[in-house]
Amino acid sequence: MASKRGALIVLEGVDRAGKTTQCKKLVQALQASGRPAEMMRFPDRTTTIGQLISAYLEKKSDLEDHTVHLLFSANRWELVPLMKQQLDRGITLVVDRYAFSGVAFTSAKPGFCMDWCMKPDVGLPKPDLVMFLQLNPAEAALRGQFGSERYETSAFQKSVQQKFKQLMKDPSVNWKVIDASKNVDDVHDDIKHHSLNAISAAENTPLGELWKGG
Ligand code: ADP
Ligand code: FDM
Ligand code: MG
Repeated sequence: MASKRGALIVLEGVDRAGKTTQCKKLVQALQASGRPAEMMRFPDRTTTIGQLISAYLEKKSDLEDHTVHLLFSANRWELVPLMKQQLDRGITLVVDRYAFSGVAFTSAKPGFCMDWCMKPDVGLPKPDLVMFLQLNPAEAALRGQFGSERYETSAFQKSVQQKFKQLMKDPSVNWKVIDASKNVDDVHDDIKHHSLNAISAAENTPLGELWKGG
């Protein structure tokens, strides 16, 4: 009999909401309690495709908007065999951004509809849990200035936030909204609580396919 699979857990949210901080803390807490867990992040800038994306984000290169959207998606697909292998081995994956960022960021650009943006990611491993770290722009601003990467402006981020709101209406995805304005430890407690539930539930359910079948 196969052993129990790991859960696919995704953190999404606005810039400076605490995604990276919380992914690291969650992985540490899971490992410390004897649950195998690994962190992943998208874009994964270490692959050949990831390096193209990284140069684009750092404004060292320009790419046509459809092209870069498809590269972000390809960067997820190239990691799918590894993700499935780890989940099958019982490792829980904690992922910093996923296809939801892909859709929210590209569809915030003029001339892109959400439907087109979702298509390349249809059929990706479906997260067992997606936590959206909610933080208003005024509080995000207290955590520091925007960086110098592409997309790091308040007007664009506002538009991205609206797109995430739309995506969160989809009942086929297990969304939980997290109040990211609390201190790091309190946010972590909320995230851990939802994650432990998702890990238990995933043990008895096969991995799903994202945005497939309505
Ligand atoms: P993200 O990955 O969502 O952009 P980070 O985890 O990099 O966010 O955090 C952005 C900044 O805010 C960092 O300087 C981090 O130390 C700080 N930070 C993260 N979580 C909190 C929190 N709950 N309260 C205050 N500051 C935080
Ligand atoms: N981003 C991220 C996209 O535009 N599409 C995607 O599919 C993904 C995963 O890349 F501006 C954007 C979102 C953000 C940038 O920044 C990645 P971080 O700081 O590495 O999360
Ligand atoms: Mg981050």
